[in-house]
Amino acid sequence: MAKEFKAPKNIKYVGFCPGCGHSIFVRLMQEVLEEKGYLDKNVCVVGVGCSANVHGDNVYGDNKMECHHGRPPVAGNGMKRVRPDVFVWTYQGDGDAYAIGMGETILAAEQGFPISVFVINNCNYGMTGGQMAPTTLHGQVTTTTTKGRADYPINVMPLIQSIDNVAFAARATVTSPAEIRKLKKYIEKAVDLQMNEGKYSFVEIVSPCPTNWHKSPVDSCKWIDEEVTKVFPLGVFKG
Ligand SMILES: Cc1ncc(C[n+]2csc(CCOP(=O)(O)OP(=O)(O)O)c2C)c(N)n1
Ligand code: SF4
Ligand SMILES: [Mg+2]
Repeated sequence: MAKEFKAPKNIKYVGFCPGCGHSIFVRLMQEVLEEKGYLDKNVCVVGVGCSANVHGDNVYGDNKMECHHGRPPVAGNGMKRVRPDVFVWTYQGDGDAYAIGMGETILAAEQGFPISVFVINNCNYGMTGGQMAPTTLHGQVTTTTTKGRADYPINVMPLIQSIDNVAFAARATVTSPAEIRKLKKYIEKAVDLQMNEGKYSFVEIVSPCPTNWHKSPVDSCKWIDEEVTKVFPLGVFKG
């Protein structure tokens, strides 16, 4: 029997550009929180970047905490210590988590903070106009690499995967219904590991930024499938 489509409750307009991967992640997280009964028992710890668009929108039961750039894992750890009954998760960009916040990203994994980290990797600094990020591909044109990036991106997954305190590490994308379903499973797993076992999880989402990539939403997904995933392979790396 065909599955009946239902929009998650309480989701209204969220201010992302058309075709942006952030919006798919936001919707999926809202679905998981609703389905698992954590809508009013979670704290979304937001980094600085396009993830901050969720402020003021009626998602996640409105339980959001803004942080200094790159600091959500440590701020989230503090929140979890005072409210261990609540699902605490970070919502960050690749610039937030792997540039200014790289220290906190690795610290949280190494210490096994009982939180769940979600990083939207769109290979640039989306919010500030498409500058080079640590994840920008070799040859990728950005506003600060106008002739194409001369050096090479970093892939944090092998390091995260190698850390004993990491219970689950995975990378997904949002370019097709099949990939979106996988991402939903990863989110569910991270929720369960934190709330049932007090464990740290890391999920990276390779995500289109059509506005700064100067591609249509369809071409952005094609570029991810054909090029970006060669550099940032998808799948479960731990757990
Ligand atoms: C301390 C500090 N330095 C720099 C900035 C400017 N800034 C705001 S968002 C951002 C990058 C966001 O990129 P990313 O984390 O990849 O998120 P995206 O918008 O791409 O999702 C930067 C550098 C800032 N807000 N605070
Ligand atoms: S600038 Fe990029 S990441 Fe930010 S909302 Fe627009 S498409 Fe999404
Ligand atoms: Mg980014």
